[in-house]
Amino acid sequence: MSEPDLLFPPGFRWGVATAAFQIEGAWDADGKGPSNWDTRAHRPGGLAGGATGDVACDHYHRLTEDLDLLAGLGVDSYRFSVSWPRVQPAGRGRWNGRGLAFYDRLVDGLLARDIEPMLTVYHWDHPQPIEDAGGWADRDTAARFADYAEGLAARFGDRVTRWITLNEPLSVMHAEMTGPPEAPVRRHGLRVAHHLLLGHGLAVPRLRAQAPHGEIGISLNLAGMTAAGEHPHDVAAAARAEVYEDRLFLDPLLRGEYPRLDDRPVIEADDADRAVIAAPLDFLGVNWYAPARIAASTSGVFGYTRVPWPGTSTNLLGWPVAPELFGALLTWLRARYPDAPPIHVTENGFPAVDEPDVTGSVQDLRRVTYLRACLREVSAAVEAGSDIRGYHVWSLLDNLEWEHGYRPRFGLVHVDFATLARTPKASYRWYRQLISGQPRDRKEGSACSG
Ligand code: GBH
Repeated sequence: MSEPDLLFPPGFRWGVATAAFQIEGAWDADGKGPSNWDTRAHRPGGLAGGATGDVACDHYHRLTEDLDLLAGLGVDSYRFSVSWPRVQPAGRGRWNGRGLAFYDRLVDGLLARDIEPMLTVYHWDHPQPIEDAGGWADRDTAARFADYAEGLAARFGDRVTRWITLNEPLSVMHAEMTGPPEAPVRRHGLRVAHHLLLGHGLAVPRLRAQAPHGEIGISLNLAGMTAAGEHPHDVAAAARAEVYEDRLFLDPLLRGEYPRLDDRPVIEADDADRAVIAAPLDFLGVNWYAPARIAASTSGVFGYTRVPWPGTSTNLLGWPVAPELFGALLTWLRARYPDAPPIHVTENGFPAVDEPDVTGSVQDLRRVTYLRACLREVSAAVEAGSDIRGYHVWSLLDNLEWEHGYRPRFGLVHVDFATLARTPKASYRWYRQLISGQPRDRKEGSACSG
């Protein structure tokens, strides 16, 4: 059945997203070096349930099957990431030809199926030698990252439609501040944030030079902050949360300066760095999962904490299920950054423990309900004037949910991690139908059915 409230303008891009560490497996195949996440997974007590990325979805060896799942969905765009240690194991210097060849097969396989490649340069896995040198706490990592990005653009720039420098620098900063449970907490959060942004800014002109026809952006995880009450402490806490999360990357990227508290920028940076970071972008990637309700707290590093939303359920990962607040975030974004580039929703998804029923089908109806409600918000925002050009579901496949291991499933396609069998879920069929019912002038630019 077509969904009249979910009709988008012709040319709107429909897609799904994944990330290398979460699906590829083949962790030491064909010359790949270990990543920071391999090292973390291989430590005792590393990831929940003893999970590793050694095999994951074995996407590396099942590429054709997964490309065909994409084609079967009818998506216009596929967002994937490149594993840095697969293509440049030491994080500098020598390139690994066999690793690069895998991404050639991926990109060419997408183009052969009429799907636009959206390439994330960095989705959290970096070569272990980079980690050993201090990771993002070390300013030199920004330069290493820009070299790496340029190398990818030299290789794939002729074929990749959209480039995303970084995925969710805020999540990288938070991981640095909380640390894996067995490691001492490192408090370099804001320094890490600045180096990530610097790496991004250094990469942008080099991507442009090598990939002149590609669009360049960055993906930020945004929430939208609501104060827990009217008490001034909570109102101030919500403002701090906005500064230390939603505005921490948006302001330097789009306005050339870090947000201020008590009349001081939360990160002191010189003019040269700020100019590098504010390099013009072709699009802004927005990852959205849940809004945040904020109260004052002395336990949080920045004086605030998330509190439960009364009367709102939570999902498997404890995040509030409030799709109706996606619209509030999009409205805030448009009001606060009127000169922002066009938006692509680069992730939106719902975690659950999906298992096949006795007939073998996976009825993930809560996911369908959630995604549909989120898309209604996107549609309303477009109607209201937001320039939103595309939408990607997280994720194509159930995969390795980082420290949470394999239990939370986000896929439109179920993966049995014992057999690696793929089974499209109800949400896959729903999304396919939604896409196929959209006005079609987006492929070949002809045959507009009006
Ligand atoms: C993304 O991160 C990642 O890009 C992706 O790799 C990952 O698999 C996917 O999303 C699913 O997790 O408890 O209310 O405070 C998600 C980033 C940031 C989303 C924190 C939820 C907090 C919810 N997350 N956010 S709450």
